[in-house]
Order: sequence, then structure tokens, then C-alpha cells
Amino acid sequence: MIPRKTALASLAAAALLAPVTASAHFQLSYTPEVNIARPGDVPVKLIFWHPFENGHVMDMGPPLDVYMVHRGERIDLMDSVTPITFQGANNSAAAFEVVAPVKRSGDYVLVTVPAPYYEESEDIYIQQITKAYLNRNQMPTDWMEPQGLPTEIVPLNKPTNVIVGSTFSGQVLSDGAPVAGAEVEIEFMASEPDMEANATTEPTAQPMPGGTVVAVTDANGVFTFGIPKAGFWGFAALGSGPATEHDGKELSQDAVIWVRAFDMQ
Ligand SMILES: [Cu+2]
Repeated sequence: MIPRKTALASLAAAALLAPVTASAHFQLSYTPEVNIARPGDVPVKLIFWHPFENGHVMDMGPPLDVYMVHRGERIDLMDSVTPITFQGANNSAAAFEVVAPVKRSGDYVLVTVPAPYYEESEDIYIQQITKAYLNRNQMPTDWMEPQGLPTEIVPLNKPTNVIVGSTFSGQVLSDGAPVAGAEVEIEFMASEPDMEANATTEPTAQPMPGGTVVAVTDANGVFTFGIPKAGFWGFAALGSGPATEHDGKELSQDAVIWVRAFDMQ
């Protein structure tokens, strides 16, 4: 028989964990058009959110680093970081906007290194190092390259042009080495942010009844997921990074990647 006190304690622990397992945190790096038709400044929203459930928005600290990589060259975007307030369905929170100058043809890899976020319900810090991709003139230049981040997901399919009904694969790296058995949470951006209003929009999908969608990497750190719907899909490898502590507390250093899927017409 389980002593009552222990049973109650584990019930309490389960109740604390429940909202966390039911919905995944995702660092967004969002702009609606990833295939850029005309050269110019592209606004990008940095929001720390639960996008599949159109849920709670977390207060983001000022990002530690924001830049993009084009033809192997790093273009700093920190000068353009501007605080905004993002209005979710039930709350609003601190977020940021940056401007990405897209001029020449090729890929632009957007990299965001957020400050560690303290998650009270878990008593841990979360830092989601995030990549998103823009492309101009359909010329592939950078998307398949790792960016030398502490942890990252390297796309094995072109992330700006995934076909609905096909699959997306990625390789999870930590300090450049594949991570086997990494847990990868998968979310659809059910409500795409309104770029003018800095607010959520009417959701186009509901979160899954079975909770968070998860894949696990194989011996080479690779996962694959079949893409069922057009829009933005996010993948987050949990705790895949080398840093495990921040400010005396546990740190989950995660790798996030966003890809854009289109219907075949
Ligand atoms: Cu949260």
C-alpha cells in the first residue's frame, strides 16, 4: 500500500506537471512570407508562446543575440530589436520585433538566442535557441548548413518549401554532435500573429486530444514527421543543449526550428 502522504505528494506533483506536458513552449521567430518576392526590410516577431493551443504568452526577456546568416556571412540584427506587447487569447506579454534586410538571392537563416526564461511551475529555466528561414529567388545557399550553435536542428528538407503530405526530417545537434534519443516536441502555429496589431488571430486548428505531439531522434540524431497541414510547423528538441544550469537552477537548453508547409495546387 502506498502511504497516503506519498500518494498525495505525487498527485500534487502530477498536477503541477500537467499543464507543462499538455502544451509545449515555443519560441517564435515569425514573419508571414518566407519566400521573399521583392528585396526589402522584413519584419520578424519574436514571441514566446504556446502556439498550437493559442494559449498562454510568456514574458520574453531582451534577446541575448539575434542575427541572420546569408551566404555564410553573419548579419547582426540586434540594432533593430524593438520591444512590443503581444496580445494572446487570454493574456498579453513582452515580445520583440526585429527587421531583417533581405536584398540578394539566397537563404537567410534567422537565429534567435533568447535569455533563459524562468518557468515557475517547473522551477527551471528554459532557453530555446531558435532558427527560422527566409529565401529569395528560390536560390539555395545556406539552409542545409549547421550554424555552429550550442544546440540546433539542421533541416534535411528545404524548410521554406515543405509539401503538405510529405515529411520533414531534421538532425538534432549539441556542440555539433548528433543527439540520439532526443525528445522533439512538434507544434502547428494554429494562430498566426497579426503583424500590425501584434495580436493572435482566429485559430485554424485545435491542439491534439492526446496532448503534445512528440518524435524521438534515432542513433544519428534524426527525426522525421509527416506534415498534414499547410502553415508553420515548429520542432523543439528539449534539453538537447550542453548548458544544464542557469542561476543555480536547472536549465533546459532547447533547439527550435520553424518550417513552412504549402499545399500542392
Ligand atoms: Cu509557458
